[in-house]
Amino acid sequence: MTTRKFQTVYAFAREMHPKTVKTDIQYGTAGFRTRALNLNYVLFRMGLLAALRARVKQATIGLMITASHNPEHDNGVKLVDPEGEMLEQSWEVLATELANVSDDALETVIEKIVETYDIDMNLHASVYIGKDTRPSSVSLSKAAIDGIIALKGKPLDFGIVTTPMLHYFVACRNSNGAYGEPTEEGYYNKLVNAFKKLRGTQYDNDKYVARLMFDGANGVGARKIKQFQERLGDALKIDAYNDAIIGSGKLNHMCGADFVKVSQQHPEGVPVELNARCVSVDGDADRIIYFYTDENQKFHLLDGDRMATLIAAYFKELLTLSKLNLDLGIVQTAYANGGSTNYISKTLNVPVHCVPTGVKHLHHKAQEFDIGVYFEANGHGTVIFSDRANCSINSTAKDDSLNEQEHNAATTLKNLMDVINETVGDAISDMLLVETILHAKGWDLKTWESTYRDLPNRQLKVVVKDRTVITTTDAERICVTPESLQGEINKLVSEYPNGRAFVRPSGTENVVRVYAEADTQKDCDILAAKVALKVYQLAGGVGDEPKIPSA
Ligand code: G16
Repeated sequence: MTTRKFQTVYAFAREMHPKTVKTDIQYGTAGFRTRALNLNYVLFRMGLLAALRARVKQATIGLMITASHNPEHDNGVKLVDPEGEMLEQSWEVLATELANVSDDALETVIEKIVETYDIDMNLHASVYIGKDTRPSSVSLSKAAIDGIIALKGKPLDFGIVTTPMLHYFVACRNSNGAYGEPTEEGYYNKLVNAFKKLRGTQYDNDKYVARLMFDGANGVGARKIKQFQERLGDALKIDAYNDAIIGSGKLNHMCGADFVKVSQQHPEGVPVELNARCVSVDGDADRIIYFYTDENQKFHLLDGDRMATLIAAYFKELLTLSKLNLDLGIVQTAYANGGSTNYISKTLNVPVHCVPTGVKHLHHKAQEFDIGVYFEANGHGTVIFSDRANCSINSTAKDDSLNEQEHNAATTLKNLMDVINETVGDAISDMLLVETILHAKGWDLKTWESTYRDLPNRQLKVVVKDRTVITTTDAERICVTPESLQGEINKLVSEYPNGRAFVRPSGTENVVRVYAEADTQKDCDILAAKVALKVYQLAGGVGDEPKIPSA
């Protein structure tokens, strides 16, 4: 360690990226997220941290600048660990400390990290950077690069990419190319080539039509889908909407996966075509939601729970056909619809687990299976494979001594692995996977939807003075503080058949989230509003009181 190096850091911090905000910021569900105006010093400091992390891991680290589903005026940053996974949780604590320390104490905290992890500051430190289409992402990426360079790291800026693309590049780089080529072209080619192999030469099949309508949320997904469309050709025709120019202010506005899921409405900017298969992705294209409007103008949503069940059921079939002995499991969160959890355990007979919100938690749990399917109801998820699964699928697909059925099923599994971006939820990869399964089964969205019934559900947001007063346990299903709140929720829930509700502080927005489900939409809307009112009353609500709809 040489203090001389840190003097450079210190000078940079004071002169170029001074700490401008007094209140503390937390590394939340998916990194730091707040108003873009307040993030310059945070990005500089995350550049510093990424350079340190790269030396500790002796691998390339990723730094993604995005606020994903949040409005355009917000921004954020998250770090990506060597295998393309989210930053290890013990380093989230360091990230929070580094972001909040005063300019004067910055050097001391860096020295402490260097000493604690015995970091050799002479080692190479490679950091991959990506950003979404927010106008603020340009200056924020400059701040991050300043941080990396201040600690003599080597930044490589991929420019505007989806979050899952950056995760993928990091994984490819650190696997020395075994996972794929760490370039945009390499990413498109791997996914599209595998998709085309699975699709074969017959693009339509029974009720499945090889065409869909795509809502790009006026974000990076709208740009990248054009690259996919060029390569997919007629194998899948994508009519893309919501690709407004950068800085239009329309990012995620009345469109995108979060809007469609939470409001249970068709997005603006996408024409309503009855029974057409539609998808919405979010601002950085790591989530996807399917939907359609039927001949009676009724809107239907097929969310992350639906994808988890469709994918797990298909993998189960292929495992049976290929006679591969691999264990399969599904991971969900408290937001998973009760209808889906019931279907998974009673009909699919697949083990299912519930963990706290945040793909980092789901990913971790899914690693306990040979094939782990994880999805949040909001459409964020993927499938991951253990080394054992990877080896046995690959060797079975090569084994010519097997009968045709076993061989074909193993080959399909092998190609599916290549369509999937295992590093993190990836909207476009998930879309190609779902399209493959619907095509194989000859299903339209109605057939897919008929597999089980969702319980009516509602999500609300409540603004409170300090959302950290809400704490939870049991994978966020039980509220611990304020003390009387859970008792009140229990009383309300008991009034509605099949009622369920929980509350939790968001890790990406300054709100408390309320979720409720019940037998009818009316009951569920009333239950959600009553729970929201209790949160408002007991947890320091600000602004207008939630209104209870009439019975
Ligand atoms: C992020 C996380 C997701 C999480 C979502 C909402 O998504 O990656 O795992 O479900 O935030 O989190 P919260 O309810 O804590 O605000 P995204 O798409 O915004 O990056």
